[in-house]
Amino acid sequence: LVGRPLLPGAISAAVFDAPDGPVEPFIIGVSGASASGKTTVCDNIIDGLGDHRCVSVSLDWFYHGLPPGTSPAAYNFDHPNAFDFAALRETLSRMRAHTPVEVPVYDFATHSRVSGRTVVLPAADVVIVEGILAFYDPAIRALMHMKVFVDEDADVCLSRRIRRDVATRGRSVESVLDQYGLYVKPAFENYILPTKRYADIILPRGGDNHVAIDLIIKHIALKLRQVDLRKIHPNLVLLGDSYQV
Ligand code: UZR
Ligand code: MG
Repeated sequence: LVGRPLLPGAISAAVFDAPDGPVEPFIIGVSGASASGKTTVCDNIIDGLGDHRCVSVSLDWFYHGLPPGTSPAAYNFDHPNAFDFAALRETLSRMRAHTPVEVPVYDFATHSRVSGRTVVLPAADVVIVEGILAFYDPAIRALMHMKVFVDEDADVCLSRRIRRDVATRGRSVESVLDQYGLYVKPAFENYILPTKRYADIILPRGGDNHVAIDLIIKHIALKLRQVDLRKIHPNLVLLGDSYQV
């Protein structure tokens, strides 16, 4: 089985497990400002991957939650300390081994984990990790085969955020605007924007960018096919869309 000739010295972009071991899922990170369209981009990628087994994991589920006795207006939910990165690392390492995982359920109305309730995520071939600080933790970043940063204008994010938080997260317009000036905007500049440098793909216009989303879907589908080929031919060398046994 011989594909197109390999470029000398080229390096495979995706790092998978040894051919004789189980093939780990393809892990994609999607980051960007709050309300930049991350969730929509993820939904579109999952739709496009059709019958591949995909699971998305939101960083929002891994909020520590509001500390007892603290007012929501006085707590910074956009700071890295607000997230339980250790729990997300643990979740992803189980998913790499194709183990079904239990994840917490977070309630934005009460700013806390719903006690006694979890959701079980099935084993998957594609895992999408999505959140404002998805690229913040170096160990989590290192697990990702592809990183996408959704790049949307701040005014679009803010207007979308007002609509969303009032309609679905139980907020008033006033409280959204207060939080935005006090925490959301500074945290974007200090913690989120600096992680854009880790992205492989910078995606303007979020969920509306059908061309870029289609390219991402095609790339992932190709990588999954390569893994299928490699299961049949253990000596397969994978570079781009060419292959050689
Ligand atoms: P996305 N957030 C809350 O408003 N309340 C919470 O209990 C937990 C999070 C907000 C958080 C952040 N900020 O900007 C946003 N504030 O959720 C991240 N203030 O969610 O990535 O879906 O926009
Ligand atoms: Mg979201």
